[in-house]
Formats: sequence, C-alpha cells, structure tokens
Amino acid sequence: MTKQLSASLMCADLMNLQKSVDELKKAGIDYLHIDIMDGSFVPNITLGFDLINAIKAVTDIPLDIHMMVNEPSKFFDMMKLDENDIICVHYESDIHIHRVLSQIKAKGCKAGLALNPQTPLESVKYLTDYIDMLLVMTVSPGFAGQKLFAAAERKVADARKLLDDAGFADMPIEVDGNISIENGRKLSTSGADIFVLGTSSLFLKDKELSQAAQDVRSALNVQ
Ligand code: S6P
Ligand code: MG
Repeated sequence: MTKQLSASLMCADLMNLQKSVDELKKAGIDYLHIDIMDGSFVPNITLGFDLINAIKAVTDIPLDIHMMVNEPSKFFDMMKLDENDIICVHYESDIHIHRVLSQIKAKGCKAGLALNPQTPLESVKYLTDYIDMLLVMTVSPGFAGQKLFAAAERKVADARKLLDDAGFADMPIEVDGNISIENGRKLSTSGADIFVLGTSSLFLKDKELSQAAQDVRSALNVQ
C-alpha cells in the first residue's frame, strides 16, 4: 500500500499557520492532521471547528480530523468537509460507535476509527465494513512530545493481520504519537501506512520544515 504523511497541525507554528500550510503543500504532505480535544475525553484542549473551516477554505490538502472528544457526533455539523476528508473517532468515545461511524459516512466523509493504546483490537473486528482507516494510537492521546507505547509495533502488526485476514488488505493503518524517523521505520515494517508527524520528526527547532519533510519521506520510502 502507498505510504502517506499526515502533518499534525497542533505542533505547527500556530502564530504562522498559513505559512506552515503553504510549506506543507509544497512538501507534498498528504493530509493535514487536526486534533480536536474537549478537556474531558483527554485532559487538554487544542484546535477547534472554526479553525478547521478556515483551513478547509484555503487549502486542497485533505483534512485528517482526529476527534478526541466524548460523543463526537454532536460536532459533525460544525465542520464543512468533503469526500476527501477523514473524520476519525475513538472507539472509546461513544457506546454506540457503530452509529457514529454511519453518521460520518452519511455526511459524505471517510470514516476513521481510533484505538487508545490499551484498547484491544477485538473492538475493530465487527466494524471493518464501516471504516476507511484504522488509527492505532502509539501514545495515550492528549499531548504532543510523549514516548512511544511499548507494544506499538506488536499492535500494528496484529492490526495488519486482523485486517488482512478479514479481507481488508487495502485498508490503511495510521499511527499517531512519537513518530520519529526511527519509530516510523519500525512501524512501517509492522504494517503502518499513514504517519502522523509532529514534534518527533516534522516540526523541529533545528530543521526547516521542507528539509524535515524530505528526510522523513526518504527514510520511510514515501513516494
Ligand atoms: C495528541 C495528538 C497527536 C499529536 C502528535 C504529536 O495526542 O493526537 O496527533 O499531535 O502525536 O506528535 P509527537 O511527535 O509530538 O508525538
Ligand atoms: Mg492526533
């Protein structure tokens, strides 16, 4: 499967976001990863829906919206999105997550399902028909700059096998959290396809964004 890069905007220079979006476009980044938090599902609050709509209005890079909020469907109407955008919800965020995934499809977007590090893969087993992407969290969600979950590689490999065995060999697995070049390589070998890039590899103090993107691209063999 084609490997893809998703830039985590909460790690960008928030006072110069337009500049970062322009640079990410030039760098050929595949998705803009936008973290939405509610201070309840995770103990933090970052970006919001007005910002999503403002970004959508100025770029054609597809959005990869990672909703770390309880009952995410309450917010779907607030986002102006299209069929290239992904809304990714957490399995743990609504007891009727199957219905929530169907609501994403009804909105005309791609549906992603995210799993916290400790959430068993079993949770995905009966939902594969309703999703376009599986997000395996490689840190506990809520903050940038954390350390990779110890079982991340094993979990991605198990997820790949589960999807392949179920007939979903072309469903991409996304990984989010501490995706350095080294961790990205290992997770790529385990079967990850979409890499969320934050402070570990893309938004670095000592490297230009364009150079950092190029370095990740060649290290992970992204076309
Ligand atoms: C936070 C969020 C992530 C972060 C990303 C940061 O939980 O879901 O998308 O923005 O993990 O990357 P890094 O390299 O600082 O861990
Ligand atoms: Mg995220």
